[in-house]
Amino acid sequence: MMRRALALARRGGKAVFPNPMVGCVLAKGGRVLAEGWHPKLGGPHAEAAALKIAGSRAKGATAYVTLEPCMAHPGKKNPSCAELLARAGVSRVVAAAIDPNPAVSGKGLALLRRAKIAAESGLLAAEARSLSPHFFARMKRKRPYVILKMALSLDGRAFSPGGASRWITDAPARNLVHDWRAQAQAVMVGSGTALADNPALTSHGAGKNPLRVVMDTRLRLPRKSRLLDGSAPTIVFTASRRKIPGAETVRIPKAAGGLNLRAALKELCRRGINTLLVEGGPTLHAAFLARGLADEARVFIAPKMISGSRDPNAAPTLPSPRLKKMGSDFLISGRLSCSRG
Ligand code: AOF
Ligand code: ZN
Repeated sequence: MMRRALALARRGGKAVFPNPMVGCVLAKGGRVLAEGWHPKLGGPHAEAAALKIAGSRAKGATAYVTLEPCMAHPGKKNPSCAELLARAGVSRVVAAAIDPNPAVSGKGLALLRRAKIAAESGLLAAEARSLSPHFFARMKRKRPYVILKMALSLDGRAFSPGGASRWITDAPARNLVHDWRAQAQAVMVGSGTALADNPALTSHGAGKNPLRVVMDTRLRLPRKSRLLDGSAPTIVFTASRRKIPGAETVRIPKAAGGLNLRAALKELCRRGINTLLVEGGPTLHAAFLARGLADEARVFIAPKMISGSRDPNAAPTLPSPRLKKMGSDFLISGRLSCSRG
C-alpha cells in the first residue's frame, strides 16, 4: 500500500515544486478504497483528494500517506489533513516520513493520536524523503525557498510592484505575478518600495492572498499604507521597539545595511512559510544575493526605454522586439516607436 502511495506521489512531479510530492492510499481489509496525490503547488493535499473519493466509506479505513498529515499553520492554503482524517473516522494512519516543516512536524500525528487514531511513521521513510530531497534539505537549513522577482525596462531600470510604474509590464505579466503570489505563502518588499509605491501585494483574486512581509529597519511604514489595510495578514520585521497597528511587528537584529535576513527567514520558516517571493526593491534583492539566500530569479523585461521620459507609460517602446539567445546572453532588438524624421 505504501509503495502504491509513493507511486501516486510521483504524479505530482515538478508541478508541486518547491513543496514535497505526497501520495495517499485509503484501504480496508487489504483492498484499496481510494487514492489521492498532491497534484500541484497550492492544490489539494493527497489525503483530501483520497477522502473526497472515499466519502463515508473512509470510516474505519487505514490511510497510507508518504508524509505526515499536516496541521493548520499560518500561510496554509488547505484545511489540515490530520483534522480531515480524524473527521472522516479512519481508524489507523501509517505515514512514511515525518513532515520536516517546523510548523507541522510531529503535530499531525499527535492530533491523530488525541483523536484515538492509531498513528505511526517510518514505513519506507527514506524512499519518501528521496522523492523531495530539496524540501527536506531546506527545512533543515531553516529557511523558505526564496524567489527573487524583478521587472526591468529594456534600458535596465528596475520598477516595482505598486505605484505608477507598475503598469510598465502588460496584463499577462501582471496576472502571472498574481498567480505567483497566490502560490507563494509569503511575499516580501523593503520599506523603500513600500513607501515609494504603496503596493497591496495581494493576489487580486487569483487565489489565496499570501502573508505580506515588510523589511523596515526603522519602522518608517506610514499608517495609511495599503499593506496595513487588513486585506491580508502583514508582518513587519524591524529593529525598532515600536509597534504598528494593522500588522504584526516582529523585532529582529540589525545587520550591515539593514536587517538580519537570516533571522527573518528563520522566523518565517518557524511559522511554516515554505516559499517566499521577494518583490524588491533592488536594495533588498542585493542583500539576498550577497548573502547567498536567494534560490531562484524571475525577471520580466519590458520592451520599453524609460530612462529619458518622466512618465513611464509614455516611454518609447519596441513595438515588435526580437529575442535571440547568443551564447549565454540574450539579445533583444527592434525599431523604436520614437524614431522620427
Ligand atoms: C500533507 N499532504 O499532500 C502535502 C503536505 O501550502 P499548503 O497548504 O499546500 O501547505 C504546504 C505544507 O503542507 C508543506 O510545507 C508541507 O509541510 C505540507 N505538505 N502535507 O498533509 C500533502 N503536500
Ligand atoms: Zn495536508
